[in-house]
Amino acid sequence: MKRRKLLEAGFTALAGGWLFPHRLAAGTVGKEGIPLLHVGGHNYETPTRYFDRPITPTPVFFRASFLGVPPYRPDIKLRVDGLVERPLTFTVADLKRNFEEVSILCVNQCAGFGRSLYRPKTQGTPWGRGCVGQALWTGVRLADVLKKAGVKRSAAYLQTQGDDLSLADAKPPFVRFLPVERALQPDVLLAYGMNGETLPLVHGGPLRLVVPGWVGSFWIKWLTHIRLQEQEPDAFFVREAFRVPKEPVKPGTSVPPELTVPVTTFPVNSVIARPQDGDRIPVGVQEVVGVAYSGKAPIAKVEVSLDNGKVWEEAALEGEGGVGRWQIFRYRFEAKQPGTYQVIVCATDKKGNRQPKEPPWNPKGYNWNGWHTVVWEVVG
Ligand SMILES: Nc1nc2c(c(=O)[nH]1)N[C@H]1C(S)=C(S)[C@@H](COP(=O)(O)O)O[C@H]1N2
Ligand SMILES: [Mo]
Repeated sequence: MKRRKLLEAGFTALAGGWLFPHRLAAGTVGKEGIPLLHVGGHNYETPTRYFDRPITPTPVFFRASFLGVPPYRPDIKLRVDGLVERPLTFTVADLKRNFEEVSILCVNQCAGFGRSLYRPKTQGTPWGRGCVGQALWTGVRLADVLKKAGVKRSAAYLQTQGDDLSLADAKPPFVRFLPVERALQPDVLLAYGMNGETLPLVHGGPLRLVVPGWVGSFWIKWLTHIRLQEQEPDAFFVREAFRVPKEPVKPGTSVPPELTVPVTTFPVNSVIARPQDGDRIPVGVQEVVGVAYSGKAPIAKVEVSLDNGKVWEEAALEGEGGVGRWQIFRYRFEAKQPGTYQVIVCATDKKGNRQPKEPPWNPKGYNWNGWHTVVWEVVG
Protein backbone atom coordinates (compact mmCIF):
# COMPACT_ATOMS: atom_id res chain seq x y z
CA MET A 1 0.00 0.00 0.00
CA LYS A 2 1.13 3.55 -0.67
CA ARG A 3 1.99 5.66 2.32
CA ARG A 4 -0.89 8.05 1.78
CA LYS A 5 -3.39 5.23 1.70
CA LEU A 6 -1.90 3.59 4.78
CA LEU A 7 -1.91 6.82 6.71
CA GLU A 8 -5.51 7.42 5.74
CA ALA A 9 -6.43 3.90 6.83
CA GLY A 10 -4.62 4.49 10.09
CA PHE A 11 -6.11 7.85 10.86
CA THR A 12 -9.61 6.81 9.94
CA ALA A 13 -9.12 3.99 12.40
CA LEU A 14 -7.83 6.38 15.04
CA ALA A 15 -10.70 8.77 14.56
CA GLY A 16 -13.20 5.91 14.71
CA GLY A 17 -11.91 4.76 18.09
CA TRP A 18 -11.11 7.08 20.92
CA LEU A 19 -7.85 8.63 21.89
CA PHE A 20 -6.23 8.71 25.26
CA PRO A 21 -5.06 12.06 26.54
CA HIS A 22 -1.35 12.13 25.93
CA ARG A 23 -0.37 13.01 29.46
CA LEU A 24 -0.70 9.25 29.85
CA ALA A 25 2.65 8.89 28.15
CA ALA A 26 5.76 6.78 28.43
CA GLY A 27 6.99 5.54 31.77
CA THR A 28 3.90 6.22 33.86
CA VAL A 29 2.46 2.73 33.93
CA GLY A 30 0.56 2.03 37.11
CA LYS A 31 0.05 5.73 37.83
CA GLU A 32 -2.89 7.85 36.70
CA GLY A 33 -4.92 4.72 36.16
CA ILE A 34 -3.30 3.53 32.95
CA PRO A 35 -5.28 0.41 32.22
CA LEU A 36 -2.43 -2.02 31.51
CA LEU A 37 -2.02 -5.26 33.44
CA HIS A 38 1.34 -5.96 35.05
CA VAL A 39 2.50 -9.51 34.31
CA GLY A 40 5.88 -9.37 36.04
CA GLY A 41 9.22 -7.66 35.44
CA HIS A 42 8.99 -4.90 32.85
CA ASN A 43 6.00 -6.51 31.15
CA TYR A 44 2.46 -5.16 30.85
CA GLU A 45 -0.44 -6.43 28.81
CA THR A 46 -3.45 -4.81 27.21
CA PRO A 47 -6.89 -5.71 28.61
CA THR A 48 -8.57 -7.69 25.83
CA ARG A 49 -11.59 -5.35 25.85
CA TYR A 50 -9.49 -2.93 23.73
CA PHE A 51 -9.31 -5.45 20.87
CA ASP A 52 -12.45 -4.12 19.21
CA ARG A 53 -10.76 -1.60 16.88
CA PRO A 54 -8.18 -1.52 14.08
CA ILE A 55 -5.58 0.46 16.05
CA THR A 56 -4.59 -0.20 19.64
CA PRO A 57 -4.25 3.20 21.33
CA THR A 58 -0.57 3.76 22.16
CA PRO A 59 -1.11 4.27 25.93
CA VAL A 60 -2.68 0.78 26.25
CA PHE A 61 -0.32 -0.97 23.83
CA PHE A 62 1.39 -3.88 25.62
CA ARG A 63 4.98 -3.44 26.75
CA ALA A 64 7.59 -6.19 26.89
CA SER A 65 11.16 -5.73 27.95
CA PHE A 66 13.71 -8.08 29.49
CA LEU A 67 16.05 -5.51 30.99
CA GLY A 68 14.02 -2.35 31.45
CA VAL A 69 13.75 0.94 29.62
CA PRO A 70 17.02 2.82 28.92
CA PRO A 71 17.23 6.64 29.12
CA TYR A 72 15.68 8.52 26.18
CA ARG A 73 18.37 9.46 23.68
CA PRO A 74 16.74 11.06 20.63
CA ASP A 75 20.12 11.64 18.92
CA ILE A 76 21.35 8.09 19.40
CA LYS A 77 23.14 6.61 16.39
CA LEU A 78 22.39 3.40 14.58
CA ARG A 79 25.53 1.69 13.32
CA VAL A 80 25.42 -0.71 10.37
CA ASP A 81 28.64 -2.68 9.96
CA GLY A 82 30.16 -6.15 9.61
CA LEU A 83 29.94 -7.73 6.13
CA VAL A 84 29.09 -4.52 4.27
CA GLU A 85 30.97 -2.47 1.64
CA ARG A 86 30.51 0.76 3.61
CA PRO A 87 29.94 0.75 7.39
CA LEU A 88 27.47 3.57 8.13
CA THR A 89 25.97 5.40 11.10
CA PHE A 90 22.68 7.26 11.17
CA THR A 91 20.68 9.35 13.59
CA VAL A 92 16.91 9.31 13.11
CA ALA A 93 17.24 12.76 11.52
CA ASP A 94 19.76 11.31 9.00
CA LEU A 95 17.37 8.46 8.16
CA LYS A 96 14.52 10.92 7.56
CA ARG A 97 16.73 13.04 5.29
CA ASN A 98 18.13 10.21 3.22
CA PHE A 99 15.39 7.64 2.72
CA GLU A 100 11.78 7.43 1.65
CA GLU A 101 9.28 7.42 4.53
CA VAL A 102 6.72 4.63 4.59
CA SER A 103 3.99 3.47 7.00
CA ILE A 104 2.49 0.08 7.63
CA LEU A 105 -0.50 -1.01 9.68
CA CYS A 106 0.37 -4.32 11.34
CA VAL A 107 0.30 -6.45 14.46
CA ASN A 108 3.07 -6.77 17.03
CA GLN A 109 2.62 -10.01 18.96
CA CYS A 110 4.93 -11.32 21.67
CA ALA A 111 6.11 -14.92 21.16
CA GLY A 112 4.91 -15.56 24.72
CA PHE A 113 1.26 -14.87 23.81
CA GLY A 114 -1.02 -17.09 25.88
CA ARG A 115 1.83 -18.80 27.72
CA SER A 116 -0.24 -18.99 30.94
CA LEU A 117 -2.77 -21.20 29.11
CA TYR A 118 -0.39 -24.12 28.47
CA ARG A 119 -0.57 -27.20 30.70
CA PRO A 120 1.77 -28.25 32.14
CA LYS A 121 2.85 -24.70 32.92
CA THR A 122 6.11 -23.50 31.43
CA GLN A 123 8.75 -21.03 32.63
CA GLY A 124 8.66 -17.43 31.49
CA THR A 125 6.43 -14.38 31.81
CA PRO A 126 2.86 -15.65 32.36
CA TRP A 127 1.27 -13.73 29.49
CA GLY A 128 -2.44 -14.03 28.82
CA ARG A 129 -4.03 -12.84 25.58
CA GLY A 130 -3.03 -9.19 25.99
CA CYS A 131 0.51 -9.13 24.58
CA VAL A 132 -0.58 -8.20 21.09
CA GLY A 133 -1.59 -4.96 19.44
CA GLN A 134 -1.93 -3.30 16.08
CA ALA A 135 -0.41 0.06 15.26
CA LEU A 136 0.47 2.25 12.31
CA TRP A 137 4.28 2.15 12.19
CA THR A 138 6.20 4.83 10.29
CA GLY A 139 9.85 4.83 9.29
CA VAL A 140 12.20 3.91 6.47
CA ARG A 141 12.74 0.55 4.80
CA LEU A 142 15.57 -1.46 6.34
CA ALA A 143 16.27 -2.75 2.81
CA ASP A 144 17.02 0.79 1.56
CA VAL A 145 19.52 1.33 4.36
CA LEU A 146 21.15 -2.06 3.79
CA LYS A 147 21.46 -1.33 0.06
CA LYS A 148 23.23 1.92 0.85
CA ALA A 149 25.68 0.04 3.08
CA GLY A 150 26.15 -2.64 0.42
CA VAL A 151 25.55 -6.09 1.89
CA LYS A 152 28.32 -8.55 0.97
CA ARG A 153 27.36 -11.88 -0.57
CA SER A 154 28.70 -13.83 2.39
CA ALA A 155 26.31 -12.10 4.83
CA ALA A 156 23.40 -14.31 5.88
CA TYR A 157 22.30 -12.79 9.21
CA LEU A 158 21.90 -9.44 10.90
CA GLN A 159 22.92 -9.30 14.53
CA THR A 160 20.58 -6.76 16.10
CA GLN A 161 20.75 -5.01 19.48
CA GLY A 162 19.47 -1.97 21.32
CA ASP A 163 20.48 0.60 23.91
CA ASP A 164 19.12 -1.52 26.78
CA LEU A 165 22.38 -3.45 26.47
CA SER A 166 23.69 -0.88 28.96
CA LEU A 167 21.17 -2.23 31.51
CA ALA A 168 22.14 -5.89 31.11
CA ASP A 169 24.58 -6.01 34.03
CA ALA A 170 24.37 -9.61 35.26
CA LYS A 171 21.64 -10.63 32.82
CA PRO A 172 22.13 -11.88 29.25
CA PRO A 173 22.04 -8.90 26.84
CA PHE A 174 19.10 -8.76 24.43
CA VAL A 175 21.05 -9.61 21.29
CA ARG A 176 18.91 -10.96 18.46
CA PHE A 177 19.07 -11.67 14.75
CA LEU A 178 17.24 -11.41 11.45
CA PRO A 179 18.01 -13.41 8.29
CA VAL A 180 19.29 -11.13 5.50
CA GLU A 181 16.61 -12.57 3.23
CA ARG A 182 13.83 -11.27 5.52
CA ALA A 183 15.63 -7.98 6.20
CA LEU A 184 15.68 -7.15 2.48
CA GLN A 185 11.92 -7.47 2.07
CA PRO A 186 10.27 -4.07 1.65
CA ASP A 187 7.85 -4.37 4.61
CA VAL A 188 10.60 -4.43 7.26
CA LEU A 189 10.99 -0.96 8.76
CA LEU A 190 13.34 1.06 10.88
CA ALA A 191 10.46 2.80 12.63
CA TYR A 192 10.46 6.16 14.41
CA GLY A 193 6.70 6.72 14.41
CA MET A 194 3.75 4.94 16.02
CA ASN A 195 0.09 5.78 15.42
CA GLY A 196 0.99 9.12 13.82
CA GLU A 197 3.25 10.33 16.61
CA THR A 198 6.92 10.08 17.52
CA LEU A 199 7.72 6.53 18.67
CA PRO A 200 7.51 6.66 22.47
CA LEU A 201 10.46 5.57 24.58
CA VAL A 202 8.66 2.53 26.05
CA HIS A 203 8.03 1.23 22.54
CA GLY A 204 11.65 1.63 21.49
CA GLY A 205 11.99 5.33 20.69
CA PRO A 206 13.77 6.83 18.97
CA LEU A 207 14.17 3.82 16.65
CA ARG A 208 12.97 0.22 16.50
CA LEU A 209 12.62 -2.61 14.03
CA VAL A 210 9.20 -3.56 12.68
CA VAL A 211 9.05 -7.03 11.14
CA PRO A 212 5.45 -7.64 10.01
CA GLY A 213 4.16 -11.16 10.68
CA TRP A 214 7.14 -12.05 12.87
CA VAL A 215 6.95 -12.22 16.67
CA GLY A 216 7.89 -9.20 18.80
CA SER A 217 11.31 -10.53 19.75
CA PHE A 218 12.56 -9.52 16.28
CA TRP A 219 11.20 -5.98 16.74
CA ILE A 220 14.33 -4.64 18.49
CA LYS A 221 13.65 -1.47 20.47
CA TRP A 222 16.16 1.38 21.04
CA LEU A 223 18.05 0.02 18.03
CA THR A 224 21.75 0.95 18.07
CA HIS A 225 23.61 -1.70 16.12
CA ILE A 226 23.08 -3.96 13.12
CA ARG A 227 26.00 -6.18 12.20
CA LEU A 228 25.99 -8.28 9.04
CA GLN A 229 27.59 -11.68 9.53
CA GLU A 230 27.76 -15.20 8.18
CA GLN A 231 26.32 -16.91 11.26
CA GLU A 232 23.53 -16.31 13.73
CA PRO A 233 24.89 -14.49 16.77
CA ASP A 234 26.10 -16.76 19.55
CA ALA A 235 23.88 -15.14 22.18
CA PHE A 236 21.50 -16.41 24.87
CA PHE A 237 18.39 -14.89 23.26
CA VAL A 238 19.24 -16.60 19.96
CA ARG A 239 20.66 -19.94 21.16
CA GLU A 240 18.34 -20.64 24.11
CA ALA A 241 15.24 -18.45 23.93
CA PHE A 242 12.49 -18.04 21.32
CA ARG A 243 12.89 -21.58 20.03
CA VAL A 244 10.42 -24.46 19.69
CA PRO A 245 10.93 -28.19 19.03
CA LYS A 246 11.24 -29.15 15.34
CA GLU A 247 8.55 -31.77 15.93
CA PRO A 248 5.77 -31.61 18.56
CA VAL A 249 6.79 -33.28 21.83
CA LYS A 250 4.91 -34.91 24.70
CA PRO A 251 3.83 -32.23 27.20
CA GLY A 252 6.46 -31.81 29.89
CA THR A 253 9.38 -33.06 27.77
CA SER A 254 12.63 -31.06 27.85
CA VAL A 255 14.20 -30.60 24.43
CA PRO A 256 17.91 -29.90 23.71
CA PRO A 257 18.58 -26.72 21.62
CA GLU A 258 19.84 -28.74 18.60
CA LEU A 259 16.34 -30.23 18.23
CA THR A 260 14.71 -26.80 18.18
CA VAL A 261 14.14 -24.11 15.56
CA PRO A 262 13.70 -20.36 16.03
CA VAL A 263 10.17 -18.98 16.35
CA THR A 264 9.68 -16.60 13.42
CA THR A 265 6.08 -15.87 12.35
CA PHE A 266 3.09 -15.91 14.69
CA PRO A 267 0.29 -18.37 13.86
CA VAL A 268 -3.32 -17.67 12.91
CA ASN A 269 -5.13 -16.39 15.99
CA SER A 270 -8.16 -14.48 17.28
CA VAL A 271 -9.14 -12.71 20.49
CA ILE A 272 -12.64 -11.79 21.65
CA ALA A 273 -12.95 -8.22 22.97
CA ARG A 274 -16.67 -8.38 23.81
CA PRO A 275 -18.41 -9.91 25.59
CA GLN A 276 -15.99 -10.55 28.44
CA ASP A 277 -16.18 -13.51 30.81
CA GLY A 278 -18.75 -12.78 33.51
CA ASP A 279 -20.43 -9.86 31.69
CA ARG A 280 -24.16 -9.38 32.31
CA ILE A 281 -25.96 -8.27 29.16
CA PRO A 282 -29.72 -7.69 28.77
CA VAL A 283 -31.87 -10.07 26.71
CA GLY A 284 -31.88 -9.07 23.03
CA VAL A 285 -29.14 -8.54 20.47
CA GLN A 286 -25.75 -9.83 21.57
CA GLU A 287 -22.64 -8.72 19.72
CA VAL A 288 -19.42 -10.75 19.64
CA VAL A 289 -16.48 -8.57 18.54
CA GLY A 290 -12.75 -9.10 18.36
CA VAL A 291 -9.64 -9.33 16.21
CA ALA A 292 -8.26 -12.04 13.92
CA TYR A 293 -4.81 -12.16 12.33
CA SER A 294 -2.05 -14.44 11.11
CA GLY A 295 1.65 -13.90 10.52
CA LYS A 296 1.50 -16.31 7.60
CA ALA A 297 -1.32 -15.00 5.39
CA PRO A 298 -4.30 -12.64 5.39
CA ILE A 299 -7.39 -13.84 7.27
CA ALA A 300 -9.84 -15.91 5.20
CA LYS A 301 -12.70 -16.30 7.68
CA VAL A 302 -13.69 -16.20 11.33
CA GLU A 303 -16.14 -18.80 12.60
CA VAL A 304 -18.26 -18.52 15.72
CA SER A 305 -19.97 -21.32 17.67
CA LEU A 306 -22.66 -20.85 20.31
CA ASP A 307 -23.14 -24.58 21.00
CA ASN A 308 -19.67 -25.68 22.04
CA GLY A 309 -18.38 -26.36 18.53
CA LYS A 310 -21.21 -28.31 16.91
CA VAL A 311 -22.46 -25.57 14.57
CA TRP A 312 -20.14 -22.85 13.25
CA GLU A 313 -21.29 -19.64 11.59
CA GLU A 314 -19.19 -17.02 9.83
CA ALA A 315 -18.64 -13.62 11.41
CA ALA A 316 -18.38 -10.44 9.31
CA LEU A 317 -14.83 -9.15 8.74
CA GLU A 318 -13.99 -5.43 8.71
CA GLY A 319 -10.97 -3.59 7.34
CA GLU A 320 -8.37 -4.49 4.77
CA GLY A 321 -6.61 -7.83 5.26
CA GLY A 322 -2.91 -8.51 5.02
CA VAL A 323 -0.14 -10.74 6.30
CA GLY A 324 0.38 -9.87 9.95
CA ARG A 325 -2.50 -7.40 9.93
CA TRP A 326 -5.59 -7.79 12.04
CA GLN A 327 -9.18 -7.37 11.00
CA ILE A 328 -12.15 -6.84 13.25
CA PHE A 329 -14.73 -9.63 13.30
CA ARG A 330 -18.33 -9.06 14.34
CA TYR A 331 -21.18 -11.49 14.92
CA ARG A 332 -24.65 -10.56 16.13
CA PHE A 333 -27.43 -12.81 17.35
CA GLU A 334 -30.62 -12.50 19.34
CA ALA A 335 -30.65 -14.00 22.85
CA LYS A 336 -34.35 -14.40 23.63
CA GLN A 337 -33.93 -16.20 26.93
CA PRO A 338 -31.95 -15.19 30.01
CA GLY A 339 -29.24 -17.67 30.95
CA THR A 340 -25.59 -18.56 30.58
CA TYR A 341 -24.17 -18.19 27.07
CA GLN A 342 -20.88 -19.35 25.64
CA VAL A 343 -19.14 -18.34 22.44
CA ILE A 344 -16.10 -19.92 20.77
CA VAL A 345 -14.22 -18.13 18.01
CA CYS A 346 -11.90 -19.75 15.45
CA ALA A 347 -10.02 -18.00 12.62
CA THR A 348 -8.65 -19.47 9.38
CA ASP A 349 -6.06 -17.74 7.17
CA LYS A 350 -5.75 -17.74 3.39
CA LYS A 351 -3.11 -20.46 3.47
CA GLY A 352 -5.72 -22.72 5.08
CA ASN A 353 -4.22 -22.58 8.58
CA ARG A 354 -7.10 -22.93 11.09
CA GLN A 355 -6.75 -22.31 14.81
CA PRO A 356 -6.61 -25.58 16.76
CA LYS A 357 -8.78 -26.07 19.82
CA GLU A 358 -5.48 -26.23 21.70
CA PRO A 359 -2.02 -25.87 20.15
CA PRO A 360 0.67 -28.51 20.72
CA TRP A 361 2.61 -27.91 23.93
CA ASN A 362 6.17 -26.58 23.67
CA PRO A 363 8.71 -26.28 26.51
CA LYS A 364 8.84 -22.47 26.63
CA GLY A 365 5.17 -21.85 26.02
CA TYR A 366 5.34 -19.89 22.77
CA ASN A 367 2.68 -18.93 20.25
CA TRP A 368 -0.53 -20.16 21.90
CA ASN A 369 -3.36 -19.95 19.36
CA GLY A 370 -6.12 -22.14 20.79
CA TRP A 371 -9.77 -21.16 20.46
CA HIS A 372 -10.88 -18.27 22.63
CA THR A 373 -14.05 -19.05 24.59
CA VAL A 374 -16.08 -16.53 26.56
CA VAL A 375 -18.96 -17.23 28.97
CA TRP A 376 -21.43 -14.51 30.02
CA GLU A 377 -24.90 -14.05 31.49
CA VAL A 378 -27.89 -12.81 29.56
CA VAL A 379 -30.24 -11.23 32.06
CA GLY A 380 -33.97 -10.47 31.87
N1 LIG B 1 16.02 -3.81 22.90
C1 LIG B 1 14.96 -4.58 23.16
N2 LIG B 1 14.04 -4.77 22.19
C2 LIG B 1 12.97 -5.53 22.43
C3 LIG B 1 12.78 -6.20 23.67
C4 LIG B 1 13.76 -5.98 24.68
O1 LIG B 1 13.68 -6.49 25.81
N3 LIG B 1 14.84 -5.17 24.38
N4 LIG B 1 11.68 -7.02 23.84
C5 LIG B 1 11.15 -7.60 22.62
C6 LIG B 1 9.93 -8.36 22.82
S1 LIG B 1 10.13 -9.90 23.50
C7 LIG B 1 8.71 -7.91 22.38
S2 LIG B 1 7.34 -8.89 22.48
C8 LIG B 1 8.55 -6.55 21.80
C9 LIG B 1 7.47 -5.78 22.52
O2 LIG B 1 7.31 -4.51 21.95
P1 LIG B 1 6.50 -3.39 22.74
O3 LIG B 1 7.05 -3.30 24.14
O4 LIG B 1 6.65 -2.15 21.96
O5 LIG B 1 5.07 -3.86 22.76
O6 LIG B 1 9.77 -5.80 21.86
C10 LIG B 1 10.91 -6.54 21.55
N5 LIG B 1 12.05 -5.67 21.44
MO1 LIG C 1 8.11 -10.94 23.52
